Amino acid sequence: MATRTRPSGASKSVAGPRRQATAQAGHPTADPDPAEMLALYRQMVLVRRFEERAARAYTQAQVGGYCHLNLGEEATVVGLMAALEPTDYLFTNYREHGYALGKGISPGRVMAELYGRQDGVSHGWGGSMHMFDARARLLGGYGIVGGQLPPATGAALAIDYRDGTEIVMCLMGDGTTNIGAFHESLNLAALWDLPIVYVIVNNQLGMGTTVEMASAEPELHRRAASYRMAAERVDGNDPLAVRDAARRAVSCARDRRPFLLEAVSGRLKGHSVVDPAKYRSADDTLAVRSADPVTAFAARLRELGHLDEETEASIDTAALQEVSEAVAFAEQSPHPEVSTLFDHTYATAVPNDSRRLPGAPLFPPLPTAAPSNVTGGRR
Ligand SMILES: Cc1ncc(C[n+]2csc(CCOP(=O)(O)OP(=O)(O)O)c2C)c(N)n1
Ligand SMILES: [Mg+2]
Repeated sequence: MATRTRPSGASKSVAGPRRQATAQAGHPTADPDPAEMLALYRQMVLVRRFEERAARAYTQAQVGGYCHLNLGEEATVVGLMAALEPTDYLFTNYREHGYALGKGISPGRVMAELYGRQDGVSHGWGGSMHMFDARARLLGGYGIVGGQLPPATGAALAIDYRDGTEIVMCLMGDGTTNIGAFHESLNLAALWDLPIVYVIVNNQLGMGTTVEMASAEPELHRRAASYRMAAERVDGNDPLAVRDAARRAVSCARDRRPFLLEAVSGRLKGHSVVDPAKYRSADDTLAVRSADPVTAFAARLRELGHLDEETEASIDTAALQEVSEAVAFAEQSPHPEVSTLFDHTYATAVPNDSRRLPGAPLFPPLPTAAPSNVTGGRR
């Protein structure tokens, strides 16, 4: 391992702001290239159709455990993924299917993971919330809110140790910014100048709690000021704006300056597929639906003359076809063998005990107390 060239924060000046601490508003979006715009649109439609199909599979009891969808976040998903190099690392929370697709993992492997099958991204043992593919550099998939932040920060430290050129992108929801790990991670990343972009995927709800109800500073990107970290807020319903902001953030991180990006969008459905979201007002639901990023981007492409009815329909048909093939792939994939239950849990293999099932005691029962031969204890 290469020697770390800079001591961890020890030689840094603490006098005065080291870097811009507020959002850089008003960046013009780069000239939209029609082919690139259409590619982004195709990706958005694929995520939309994939998630709709995942929801259906869940109600058909094909998918076990929890299942959280990216419906309403498609522009954020594709915009962020367009800014990464294949060698960059991604950490995310449990709302991750679209990101796995964006990282280049095939829809079949993502669907097979939802189905809990051997050909899934995590060999069927992870499910919706725990997709992991070291080759694609998707390092999870975390079910614990904020759980991804410390390991993501550690991965950035590892890159820095090795003088690597990759960066880490660490996604989180708006609700995650009140978790201690958020502050600990951003603080260390700023102190140690780590190559990491933290992204707040602000869908304006943490389960049923709005950002305003949960956060004293609802402009979440402003929290970066506490760490003298550069930050920006972007319209998460605009894939081009997200892509460009993410590129600025990534380039900053590659220069060893961590960045906090906030992309504001909306959640079209419940927190998970089983949540009917009854806590939402009709007005709120209507507002989120009318800002639907897929519909909005299609309208924009039509206005620009890049999309006609026929192309729009063919993009949709192709996405539906791809998703149907993913389902067929998942269905034919076998369930994992019970004997592999403890595989893929630790980095190094541990002895397996296929007879031990979840809930079974880890240790043999303690021996019962030996019969006492003391006779004189009580009179
Ligand atoms: C440490 C921890 N606390 C609570 C939960 C339960 N929980 C699951 S998701 C969630 C809301 C998180 O909201 P946000 O970060 O905005 O992400 P989103 O679901 O909107 O993508 C909560 C409280 C959890 N999984 N982990
Ligand atoms: Mg949220």
